[in-house]
Amino acid sequence: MKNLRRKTLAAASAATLGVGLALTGGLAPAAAAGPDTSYLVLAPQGANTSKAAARVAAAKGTVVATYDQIGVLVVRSTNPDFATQVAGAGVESVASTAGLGSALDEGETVEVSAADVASATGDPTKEPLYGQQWDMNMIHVPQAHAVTTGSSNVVVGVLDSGISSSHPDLATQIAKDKSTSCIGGVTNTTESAWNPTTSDHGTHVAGTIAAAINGVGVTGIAPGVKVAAVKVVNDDGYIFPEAAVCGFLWAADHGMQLTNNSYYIDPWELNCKNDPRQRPVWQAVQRAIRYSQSKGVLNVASAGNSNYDLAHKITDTGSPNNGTPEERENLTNACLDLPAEAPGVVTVGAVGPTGEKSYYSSYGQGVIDVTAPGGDTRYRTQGVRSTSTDAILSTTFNTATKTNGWGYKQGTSMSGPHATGVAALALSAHPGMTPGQLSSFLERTAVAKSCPEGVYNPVPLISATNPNLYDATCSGGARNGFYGAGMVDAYNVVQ
Ligand SMILES: [Ca+2]
Ligand SMILES: [Ca+2]
Repeated sequence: MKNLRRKTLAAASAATLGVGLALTGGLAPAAAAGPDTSYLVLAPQGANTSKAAARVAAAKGTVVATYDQIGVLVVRSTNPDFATQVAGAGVESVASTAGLGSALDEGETVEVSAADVASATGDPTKEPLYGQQWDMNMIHVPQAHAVTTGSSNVVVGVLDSGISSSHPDLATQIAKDKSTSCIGGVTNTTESAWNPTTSDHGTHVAGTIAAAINGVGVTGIAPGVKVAAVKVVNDDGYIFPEAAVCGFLWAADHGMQLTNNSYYIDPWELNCKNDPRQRPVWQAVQRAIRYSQSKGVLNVASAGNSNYDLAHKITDTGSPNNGTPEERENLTNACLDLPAEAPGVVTVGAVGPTGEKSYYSSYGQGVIDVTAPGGDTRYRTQGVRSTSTDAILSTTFNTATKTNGWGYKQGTSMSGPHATGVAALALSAHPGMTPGQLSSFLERTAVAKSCPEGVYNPVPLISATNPNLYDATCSGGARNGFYGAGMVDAYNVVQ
């Protein structure tokens, strides 16, 4: 998966930058128009953006969004020399975001047939498909619901690919007045703009957090809370930094106490340390995350699906003949995996139905904060073949047929919303916690799980030809690299 992302990310455009050209007095003669390109223009930290905006205009750029809260402008320009011409007093840095979109790790959806939905039998919550929600029992959701299903004062921002507002399990659960698209870094609150178009990922995530207890389909972890769609994934399946900036600020300024971020943007894969052009982009995202925290938002993020030790990042040198892993150097904070590695963000790994680390889940001591069910179809608990029912069942929206339904997905994209849902229950039972208090509480109430002995080689194997493909080594004690502080627990947080 890393390699895939590397390929998609590697298409960074250098043509629009004009790096190294000195800015002389006065504007250059009118140049031929280049492609319409997005930029993030950063004013000095703490300064407002008015001086920067004036420079943008002079450099033939159009400000499409002003984020004065963090001193960032989202700009579009066809001026090939925009980046050099905009530099000057009031502008700390500028960078094109072309090529810096990260592909959403969408995951396969296995839909439950309409016949199976209709014939499903009820269970403790009276939800027809509840019997297949093994994940809910694992984190003690039924016991928690005996205390509370959550408070409608809690609104969770789902920064993702949109939420189907016509879904029978979600229609009553969405805070429509707080939902928006952030595609292009610009808000658009039209309902159609924040509904899914090419991806059901966000609809699945939203159902895990808050699907209704209504006698239909499934239950979410916190059906009493509200979710807000904050669409940051474009129709090509990419998250661009300007959309993430927009999403964090929107959530912060619209009274959300939590955001779920089942995606990751990964500048380090691009050797950010060698590419000063990228730094302003990641600085803008980090300013946005910090701002949201200052406004009382706890951000929850997925660890990623690369079975990657995030505490000991290695990469090959990029040379085809040299695959020798190289320990990463001390990177600046501008080059972290975001949002997962940003300070203050709750980073979530994944486990399957046995409670062991999912084969794909990235890990790392000091990086993973908690774990939660994300599914592991490799376990084959129900027969000799890999089975989708060992993934996570939630709400779906088939973008080809435009129909709502239910289905299975697996990934840390699915475990993240379990932690978010538990955090939403915690805030419902104990209102007023700061983000720091809430993340500590989540960890303190998590059920600790020790490292497996030796090298963890999950079996049955996925690849017969490469039996060590999913080897991983866990380090740490009660708090460790596979499980962090442990499995989130819905019952413990409502006590
Ligand atoms: Ca339901
Ligand atoms: Ca963290």
